[in-house]
Amino acid sequence: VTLEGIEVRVLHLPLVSPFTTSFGTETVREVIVVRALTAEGEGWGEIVTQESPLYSSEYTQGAWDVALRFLIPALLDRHTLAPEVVASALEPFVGHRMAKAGLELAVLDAALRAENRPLGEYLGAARDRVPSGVSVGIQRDPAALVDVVAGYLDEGYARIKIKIKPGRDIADTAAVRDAFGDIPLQVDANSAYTLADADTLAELDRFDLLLIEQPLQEDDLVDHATLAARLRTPVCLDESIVSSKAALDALALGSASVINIKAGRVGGYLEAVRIHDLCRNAGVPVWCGGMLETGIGRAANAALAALPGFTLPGDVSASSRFYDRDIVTEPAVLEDGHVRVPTGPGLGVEIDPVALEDMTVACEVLRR
Ligand code: OSB
Ligand code: MG
Repeated sequence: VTLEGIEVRVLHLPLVSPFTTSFGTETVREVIVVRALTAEGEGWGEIVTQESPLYSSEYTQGAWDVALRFLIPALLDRHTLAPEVVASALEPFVGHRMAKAGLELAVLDAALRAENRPLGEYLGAARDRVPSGVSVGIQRDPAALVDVVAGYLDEGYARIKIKIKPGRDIADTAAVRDAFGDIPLQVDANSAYTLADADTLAELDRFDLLLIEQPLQEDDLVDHATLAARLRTPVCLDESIVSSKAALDALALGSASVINIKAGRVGGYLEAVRIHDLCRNAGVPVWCGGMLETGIGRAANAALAALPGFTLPGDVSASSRFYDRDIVTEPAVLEDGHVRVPTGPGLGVEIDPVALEDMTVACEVLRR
């Protein structure tokens, strides 16, 4: 595409209920929406950072600064820009993968819309809908957790993931197992443990979980391998897998037997596909993670999750799981436990300009 400018906005989307993980509680989703302005038309992307650097080192104001100061000017320096070269144009800048991913998605969406080509087809989607899992935050107590999970099961979600942290692990998991029996169930620790907690984590083995996600720190690949050898529950990595290189290293070390793929965390949907491909070649199951995406990222995640190696249900839930009001005209809905892969050009969703404006708290445009 011929890039003419890039607009970035900080949005505040109220959450339908607070979302609590081992690293904190969110009541409003603060996120950056990107609009690529090209001679061929516009394209949309989303930078999935959160307000504070608690899940990873990235955070919204940091992404905002690096995007406006370095990344967007580097892209605007190129007159024509294929989506496949965005990552290499941004490669000199270390890190900031979520910021890079959001910019790449906006350029990719613009290019695909101009070609009248759906994102799913471009990425290699093999299905027209994907099974929908839901990520359930830490609740007041295990009884409250059981009530919340019951609601999601009634809605038809195909898999439940509960967040855990030290002191809120065994009893919470036991409560959900006892209440609902043999449902597809997994847990996510968001790095809240150390190897010294291995005995506690081994107690989870009796619950026949699909997996335990990211028990240890982001850079603990060797400790994850040590832990994985002690657990019957499969270890899945989220935070640690920041690139296809990290995925290769983790598999070589035996740090994980399942990988959660999030396009933001790895620097974009194209790198996400590369991780999918290498895991598929290695016979390692992957699933699509989520970052409380708006309708933009949610549409892209549905397309990614439709690739053939995504053999476990992802955190690709209905928009209503997080939001009463989304910024797209047709937010993702749950149908028979599945979310549909959009079929329109590019992301296959249209922005609701009124909702976008209502939730915008900051806006900047850089032009060539
Ligand atoms: O660890 O998967 C995670 C949300 C924010 C940051 C990290 C994580 C999550 C989730 C939510 O679990 C997944 C979703 O968007 O549904
Ligand atoms: Mg996770």
